[in-house]
Amino acid sequence: MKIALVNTLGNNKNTSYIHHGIAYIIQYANLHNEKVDFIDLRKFSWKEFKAIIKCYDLVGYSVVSTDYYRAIKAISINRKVNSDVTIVVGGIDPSTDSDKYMKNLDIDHVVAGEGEISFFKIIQAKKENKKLEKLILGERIENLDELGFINRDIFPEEKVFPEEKVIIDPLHPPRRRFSIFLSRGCLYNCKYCQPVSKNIFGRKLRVRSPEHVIKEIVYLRNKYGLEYFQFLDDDAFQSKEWITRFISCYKSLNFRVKFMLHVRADNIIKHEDLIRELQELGLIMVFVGFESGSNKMLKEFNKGTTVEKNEHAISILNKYKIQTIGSLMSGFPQETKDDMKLTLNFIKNNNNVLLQIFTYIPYPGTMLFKEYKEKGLLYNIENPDASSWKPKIKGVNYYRVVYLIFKSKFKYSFKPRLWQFLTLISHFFKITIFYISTLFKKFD
Ligand code: B12
Ligand code: SF4
Repeated sequence: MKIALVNTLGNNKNTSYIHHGIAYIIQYANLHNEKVDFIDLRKFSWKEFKAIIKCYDLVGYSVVSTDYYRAIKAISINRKVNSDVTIVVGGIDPSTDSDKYMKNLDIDHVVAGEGEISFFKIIQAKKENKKLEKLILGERIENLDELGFINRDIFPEEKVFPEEKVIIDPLHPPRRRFSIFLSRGCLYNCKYCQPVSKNIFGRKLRVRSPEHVIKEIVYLRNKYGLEYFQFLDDDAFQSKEWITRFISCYKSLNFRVKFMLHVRADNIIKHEDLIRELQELGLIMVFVGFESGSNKMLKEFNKGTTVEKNEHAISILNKYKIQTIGSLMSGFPQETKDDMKLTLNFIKNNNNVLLQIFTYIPYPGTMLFKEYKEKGLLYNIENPDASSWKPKIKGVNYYRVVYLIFKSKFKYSFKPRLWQFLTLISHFFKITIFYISTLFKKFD
């Protein structure tokens, strides 16, 4: 029986991040002597995909909300070229918005939640000709160490970004970044994000043992010559006890490499001691989700931080000469022109931080999505579009949002390049066309 998992990734064409979710499902199947191929949709034209997918008996599709239509197109092609194939969908979007997949007749199973055990059970059922329900609730693996290490050979493209190269070592940048997950679950309640991850990964935090993580670092060093790694977890300091144990185990390693973490601003402040110890061990970069320069907006998000806390966290990272990278969002109906100005000021005031502003996208299943949907404010409920210019919520001035994103770029290149101006103008044009088209819809 031939089995494949498909990454339906559409945008982020040049991303060098690997798909840990798919890698772990393949890893679990491999541990149980099942071979599963990996297909990255970005690498094939539709014609090529059609030819490749034909020979598979069981295919799983991993879908995030912005890739919904692309995934549905791939699934429809798959069904047309092979009517006997078993088609499974899983990942963030099928887990949070299962109904739309349940209605799709091309799909045999919708997995809501973690996929390792469920996908393996689907393989077994197909082999034994057993019937399973269409909706399958993903079973969770309590002890993450049991999963072992994912197979990096599936993703040769995992590499460092240009800006990382400069920070890490401009003269001898490492060729690859190895991203590693420590845990599953997030204990916080940001309204633009939760309860999605709580529904998939549960309300409690599961963490790999520090020893297992260290073994993976050593394995990556021995097998691939690891010179730099990144813990991809939403907040590496969620468990102080864990990170303290990790530090003490890591100290006994006989090599040092540079690494990067994601940590919340409030946890950086709470655990300055850990930042200092980690810096001594090679921590060179910390990613922080700052989200806004306005305290009013941070409160709206239930972020649990303030602008003052964010700036305090930056000052701690500066003190230890650790590069801060961060992200901000704009495009909320509650956000005024003054809030946007505050976000721009935050960028200006923290000019040694690598900051990027994104247009806010309301994702299904989140608290804010629910709120805007109930108020009838969403333009497109099924498929949140990732394009920065595309209006998503009524009452948001998207001209202002794209202008803010454009202005924030001045920080890095004071002389805006011609292509930046042209992009801004084309975005303004596309927004105008979008608004005009909605007027016509009103009169339909
Ligand atoms: C690393 C990461 C990225 C990387 C890699 C993306 C990837 N596809 O893995 C990059 C930088 C490319 C990226 C980009 C984007 N990302 Co991102 N990303 C993450 C992050 C931080 C980790 C993902 C991860 O590896 N999780 C750990 C693994 C183990 O979990 P998993 O992938 O969900 O897989 C498990 C289950 O979902 C399930 N499963 C998954 N696939 C399948 C398939 C089958 C068949 C089955 C049965 C089960 C199954 O089983 C897996 C193992 O248990 C998450 C946040 C998070 N903590 O999950 C956000 C997250 C997935 N990203 C998000 C978003 C919004 C984006 C972007 C749209 C941002 C943008 N505006 O461009 C793009 C979209 C890119 C894309 N099309 O994938 C959102 C998705 C929200 C949503 N409703 O879709 C998340 C949840 C962040 C958030 N809290 O809002 N992202
Ligand atoms: S934004 Fe980050 S900290 Fe907040 S709930 Fe989501 S994953 Fe957790």
